[in-house]
Amino acid sequence: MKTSSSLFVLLAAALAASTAVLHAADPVVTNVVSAQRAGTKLVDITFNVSDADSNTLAMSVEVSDNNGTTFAIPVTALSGDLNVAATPTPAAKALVWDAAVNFNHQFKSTMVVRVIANDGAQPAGMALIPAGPFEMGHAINAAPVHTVTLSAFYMDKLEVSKALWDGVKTYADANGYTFSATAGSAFPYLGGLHPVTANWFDAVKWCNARSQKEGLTPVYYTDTAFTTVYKTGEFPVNFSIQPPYAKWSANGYRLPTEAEWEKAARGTLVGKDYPWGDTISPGDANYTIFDGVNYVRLSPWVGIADPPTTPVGFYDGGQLPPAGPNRANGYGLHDIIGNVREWCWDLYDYDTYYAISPANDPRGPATSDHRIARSSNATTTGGGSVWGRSPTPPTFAGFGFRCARGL
Ligand SMILES: [Ca+2]
Ligand SMILES: [Ca+2]
Repeated sequence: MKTSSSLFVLLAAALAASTAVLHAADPVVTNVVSAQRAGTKLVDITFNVSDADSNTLAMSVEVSDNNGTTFAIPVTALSGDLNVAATPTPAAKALVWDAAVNFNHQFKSTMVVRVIANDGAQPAGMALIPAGPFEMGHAINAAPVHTVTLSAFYMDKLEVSKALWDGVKTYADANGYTFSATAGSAFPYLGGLHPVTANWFDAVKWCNARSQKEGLTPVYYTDTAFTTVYKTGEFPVNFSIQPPYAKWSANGYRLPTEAEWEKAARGTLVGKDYPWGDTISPGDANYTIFDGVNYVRLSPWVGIADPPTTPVGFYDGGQLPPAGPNRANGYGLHDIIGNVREWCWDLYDYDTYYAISPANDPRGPATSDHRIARSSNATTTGGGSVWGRSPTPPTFAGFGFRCARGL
């Protein structure tokens, strides 16, 4: 974890001081000012923060009551700019500490507040999706819209490519994993840059292999005690509690939950259909339009094969032909719209779950014969959306995926 902190002495009035250790790409916090809000037990904390490589920063606060000798006061009641999409130039941010929760009825003239910006040890190729709430769903087509609060997690910026798949599969083949014959199919152009497709079971097993290859703890097991890593075979699909079982505390790769996928897909926008706004046109993503006469795509591989994918991350501003915008979303994720659909962990309960799902870290209903896929694919007319849901039997082999990881 790379962090930068800044100290502030909280007395009767607001004072400011700062210390910042500057490394190549560490975040920098300056100009910390804090004061008790008149007539309340709230403490307003303002500061400037920057990060040379523009990471998403998880902000936290530590409080000392002994002039900074120790920072032992708990700070659980914190709100405001907890997650900052940092820029290289300092931006003004603010947090509010509700001292009534953590330090009620106490007065000291030796308080010190420390603001910490953490840009994480972000795994290569993954984006940090910060903790916090978002509005999930669509008022008509994925109802009801409901507030979901997620723990922070990492998400692959790209769909899993053929090259990434093959590297892990070589390890998997040598370490007791088996996959179905259809797993890892991909459009063969450009040396493995196209996304793979696989059925849900193969995608899950591959996540475990990717974890073990990198020395991480696998997430998926064949037993509820989490003793046997899921490496081989498939399970009956029915309306009973069924393997594999997910060890959510493990640090390995896994499929995102449906809520994680949607939060990551929205990319900090609220109430939009696409990661960049409310409209889509050819050049934004690999999907199909109906021009009134024909179904049309503008992928460079139209006519070579159908449905042709584009290389993962193709819509990065450098795509030819035609040139187009950089459609990385607010978290740096590509191909949220189009190219291949993407498996999620969750079972699907025929559209009643959104009304009853837990507010925090929902992981889907307990039983079903379908799993959820998200995103859209090259043949989706109109492009799909960030809220669209594709319930599908897990044995279907035509979807791709990208991985998530817990922190
Ligand atoms: Ca950084
Ligand atoms: Ca996709």
